[in-house]
Amino acid sequence: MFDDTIAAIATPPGAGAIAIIRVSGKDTFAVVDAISVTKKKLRDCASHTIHYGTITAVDGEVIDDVLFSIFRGPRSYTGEDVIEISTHGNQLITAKVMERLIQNDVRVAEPGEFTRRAYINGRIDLSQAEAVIDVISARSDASLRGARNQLDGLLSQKISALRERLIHASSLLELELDFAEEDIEFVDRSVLQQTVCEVIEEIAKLLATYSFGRVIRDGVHVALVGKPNVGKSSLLNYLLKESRAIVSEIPGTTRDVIREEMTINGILFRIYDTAGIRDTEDIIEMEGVKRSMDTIRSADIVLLIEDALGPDDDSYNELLNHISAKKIIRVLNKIDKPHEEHAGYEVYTSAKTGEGINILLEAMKRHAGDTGTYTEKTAIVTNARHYHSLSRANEFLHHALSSGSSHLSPEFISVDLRNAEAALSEIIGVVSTDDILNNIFAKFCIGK
Ligand SMILES: Nc1nc2c(ncn2[C@@H]2O[C@H](COP(=O)(O)OP(=O)(O)OP(=O)(O)O)[C@@H](O)[C@H]2O)c(=O)[nH]1
Ligand SMILES: [Mg+2]
Repeated sequence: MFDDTIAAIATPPGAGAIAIIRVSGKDTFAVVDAISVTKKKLRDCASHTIHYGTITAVDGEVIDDVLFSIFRGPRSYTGEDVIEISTHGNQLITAKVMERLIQNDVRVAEPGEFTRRAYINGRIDLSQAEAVIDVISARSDASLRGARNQLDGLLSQKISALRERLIHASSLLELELDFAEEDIEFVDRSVLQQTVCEVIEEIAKLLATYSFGRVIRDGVHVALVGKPNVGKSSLLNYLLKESRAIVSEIPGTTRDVIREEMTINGILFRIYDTAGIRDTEDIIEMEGVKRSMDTIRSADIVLLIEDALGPDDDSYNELLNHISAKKIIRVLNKIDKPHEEHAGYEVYTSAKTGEGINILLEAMKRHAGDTGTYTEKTAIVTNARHYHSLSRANEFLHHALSSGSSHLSPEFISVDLRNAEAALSEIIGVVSTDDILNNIFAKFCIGK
């Protein structure tokens, strides 16, 4: 339990119908009772009830009439006594209420501190705490669903189950060590091998969800790339249904990278329009081309666009070498103009008439990843930290397998199993260092 009581404004700044100030900690009831007038003292009210009252200044003047929502620990968000004060949504009011709390020795909460307390008090595990940020910051239906899935604990349950199996196996091995003289095998080696293989298989399944999980959490980065004047900005505008980027018949119009977002079937796509790539003496355009190359490097999908009037295979081949590892969709644009037949393109479009745009969207969706095989009940890995921990667990288990098959003594195998288990534990935060925690909770907003 923490010694101090914390408070923060939990609603976004600005005017609104209501604003909420959240107070949590052992002195919550004493402090809120001290600054408010209610029919009955809040400390005498039952948990999970709402009460009308006023918050008053030191001289007794009413600051605002408010509602108090009471949550007694441990049945609260943080696991401590919590009161949420709903005021009128005016920043002058919330500032005054905060000031009253601070006068009564309440400390202003750091970003994510409520959720951090929820984690430390065992209300949620670490992956669920991270899911809280994802739920708040989700920008598409798919990412919201993925975050909900994690908040509901689907990943946590899966990880806990795998941990238990490893703990069980390694404890038996360690028991064997205690009876080393007697030469007893507590664990049948083939059963052990079977267990490790099954855990590896489960981890592989989880790892495989990441390519999709990452996409639903962060969106798909799509770069529009090509020579100057092929119609990259025109395609962007057509996709967004607005004239976002400047379009002109002068090659070299776009200088900076332009980023916009759109959703297709609930999945977020971040579209980057880039400067046309060519050799140039113009220093501004040179910088634009450099930025185009950077954008290509970080993109998930590259739309490589060419002009139907004069596709330029040779110079594109060089560009293709640069981006060989990426998913590339080759697009031939301006097909509304009379042109020769050209084969080898995945999509044929006109940013003028809109022809082929639907096919382009389909291709983008297809390249974004397999979305079909996951149900609401599938645990999905959406977070890079979790992915890395799983990968490390996987390595330890493979090592354990090879130790097992080369008949190493039980302590070697047991160490690998313990290490794998520790790597899994990092995901749900059974053990966690301050570094990891600070890193995670710093991403929160205040009041959460
Ligand atoms: N007929 C026709 N014209 C197009 C099409 N797409 C683009 N254009 C024209 O081609 C010219 C260049 O278009 P932009 O969209 O500015 O080309 P860009 O690839 O962004 O060019 P930079 O920014 O200079 O690299 C403009 O005059 C557009 O109107 C198309 O599908 N059909
Ligand atoms: Mg452009």
